[in-house]
Amino acid sequence: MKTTVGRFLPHFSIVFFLLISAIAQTAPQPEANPLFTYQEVMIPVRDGVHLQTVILAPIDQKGKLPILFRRTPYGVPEKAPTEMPSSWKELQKEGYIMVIQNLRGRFKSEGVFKLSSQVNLNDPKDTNETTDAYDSIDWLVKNVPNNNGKVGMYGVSYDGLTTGLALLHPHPALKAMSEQASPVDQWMNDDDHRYGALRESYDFEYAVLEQADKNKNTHFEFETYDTFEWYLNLGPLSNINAKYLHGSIPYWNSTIDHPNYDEFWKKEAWVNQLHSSSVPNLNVAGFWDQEDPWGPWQIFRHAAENNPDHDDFIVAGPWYHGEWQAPKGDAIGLIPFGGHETSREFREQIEAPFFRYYLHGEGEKPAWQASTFQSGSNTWHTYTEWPPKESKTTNLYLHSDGTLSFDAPAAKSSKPYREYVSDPANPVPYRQRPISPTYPAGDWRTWEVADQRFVDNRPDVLTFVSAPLDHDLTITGPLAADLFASTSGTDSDFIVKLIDVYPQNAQKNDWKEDDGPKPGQYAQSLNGYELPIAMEVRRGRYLESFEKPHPLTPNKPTEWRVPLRDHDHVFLKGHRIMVQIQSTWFPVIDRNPQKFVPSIYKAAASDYIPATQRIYCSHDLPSHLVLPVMP
Ligand code: PG9
Repeated sequence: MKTTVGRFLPHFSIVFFLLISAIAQTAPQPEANPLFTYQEVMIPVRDGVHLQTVILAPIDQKGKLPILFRRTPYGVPEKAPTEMPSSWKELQKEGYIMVIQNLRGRFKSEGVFKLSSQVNLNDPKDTNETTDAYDSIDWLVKNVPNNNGKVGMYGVSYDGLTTGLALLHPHPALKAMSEQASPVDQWMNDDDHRYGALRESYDFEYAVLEQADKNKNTHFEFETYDTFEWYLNLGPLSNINAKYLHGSIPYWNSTIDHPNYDEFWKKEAWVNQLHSSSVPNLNVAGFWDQEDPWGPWQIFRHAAENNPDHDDFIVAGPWYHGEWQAPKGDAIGLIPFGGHETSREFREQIEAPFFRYYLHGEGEKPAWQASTFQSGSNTWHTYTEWPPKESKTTNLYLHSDGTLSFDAPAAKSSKPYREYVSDPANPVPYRQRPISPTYPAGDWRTWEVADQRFVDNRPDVLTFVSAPLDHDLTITGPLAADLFASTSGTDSDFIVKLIDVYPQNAQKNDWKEDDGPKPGQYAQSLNGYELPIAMEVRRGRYLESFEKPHPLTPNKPTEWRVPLRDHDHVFLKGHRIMVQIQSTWFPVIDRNPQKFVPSIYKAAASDYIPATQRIYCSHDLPSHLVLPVMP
């Protein structure tokens, strides 16, 4: 009896709760006033396809306004907002007609969605994101009432990509753009690969999200909450199609059909067609962007090299993917930004003035080329060139006693290397387990700032650490690692992490038992926190050539250059610098079998073998990091 009542009660309370909410929902609510007029149109493009487009004009529009245009695969608003979206607040002080369009083949937009950046500028019949942007802008300036003939494009990630792609053949009315976190070459870096190493969990889950159903975003249903377990039990990658997708997701099929940097991926690398551009562009990048940290820097550099007189800027901050569009941006994970609301500050002081200048003809254009919110010091900086001239390339050496220092190993050091065994059957998790599915966004967003103590003392992770710094050390510009390493296998990965180790007393530890249940707070203190500043993987088969993989010679030390992207960070006095090296980073990176096979996507379970990895730290083979140190 007791049991029955016990079981019944929760059900009763749910029913009661639903009843109350239903009454609340049916009770007449005062209608909030929309802030924009709403119009949905189907814009025709050159091949007769119509694209679902929403036009939101400020309800109190007086006079002509510029258009801000965003092209997305994720869906358009179903009605006009009644509250100003936080990411529009600063922009809307000047007033813009906001236009949002679904890409071809997504939701009500006609045609086929290709999940592709391919643009063939030489084929007049080709339709792609560049031609769709061109045709839509042409239609908008001719048909949207009271527009001033000037269009800006902007957007984060896929919407950043469609913004960037408009640069390849811009419509004359496109007067300014802000590409934010756009990928540019999905084999080389960003969402899908890192120098050819597959971002397994991301590539797979994203392809399903976008291509399983035209009318919605689909989340793959994992049988286990901890996806680490799921991917490990999956075994070889060929099982994804054999057991689950059965060839139904075109982007996944393209990924596994093109393991190397072949014509398919070279065509996807759209930035290489960006020879000249006249559209002023504000590129935006996050230093801890877990998806597209690299593309914006490539677009910025490419445009600057090909047309130095072009208005081409970059803004970067300590942000996760798109955090600069969050209401405040006062922290990432546990790391606070010293009282700054960096996202709001970016929009107020950089993004809004940028569009104001080019689209409203008011104010001034930026007097800098790069602007960053520097982590560590928590301060905004501007640079007239990037990397700043003052930064000096400085080597930080790994020593076989596990230390790090700016002194190279002596001619006769005790041991020339450190070693560990990497076993694909027991890979190093890329973040603390359980690893929840990538989408809908959960702890995935901030995993790149996770405390790396969770892998300390694993026998397959090597750690090198410096003495506490006696002064602040500022690194501004591109970083890299230069390893001398060997494997007993014929293929292998090395992952390098540059880490800022906080002092043991960095933060007052004020959690008390009486404070009530705050699970995890004690464990998540910043005291002794190991904050990753830069992390990257290189895959041995592509050391010689990206196009044609080569086996490694077992046990032969080889030089591994690992680019670690652009950063602006201060290691504060009293902090220590740490480097961790490992050979698996699972499941964000697929496991290297460690035995050379023609394609890892066709490897058999028996191809995955343990290997002994050595990192050389000798006078002749001095593994080191290359840091851009500011005076
Ligand atoms: N990172 C996502 C993406 C961009 C472009 C291509 C594929 C994926 C996104 O967040 O939109």
